[in-house]
Amino acid sequence: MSDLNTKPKTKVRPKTQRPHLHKVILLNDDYTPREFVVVVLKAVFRMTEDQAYRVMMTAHQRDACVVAVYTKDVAESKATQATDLGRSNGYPLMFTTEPEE
Ligand code: TYC
Repeated sequence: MSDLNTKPKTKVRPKTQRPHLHKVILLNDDYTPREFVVVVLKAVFRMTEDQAYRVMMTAHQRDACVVAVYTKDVAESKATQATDLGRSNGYPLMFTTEPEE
């Protein structure tokens, strides 16, 4: 009898966790050539020429543009990779990340 009665009365419900997503943000500057920004966006973020051009122009006109949203690790790694591409070519091109609300 006591053997049959050992089940917990409360059910354990595993929480389905959504990964916390982070935005990658492209910042405008006065020195990096537009064409170079487009090349980096295509290479690192797998954008088409059209998508890359639009994102670059948005950053150019509004000072910043959200490029994409990823898990924290991927967002940080892509932002670093893209910023490093600028730096190794002598440009101050800058990508940052921030958590999505
Ligand atoms: N403002 C730069 C120029 O006029 C081009 C540029 C656009 C640089 C977007 C950075 O995120 C950027 N050459």
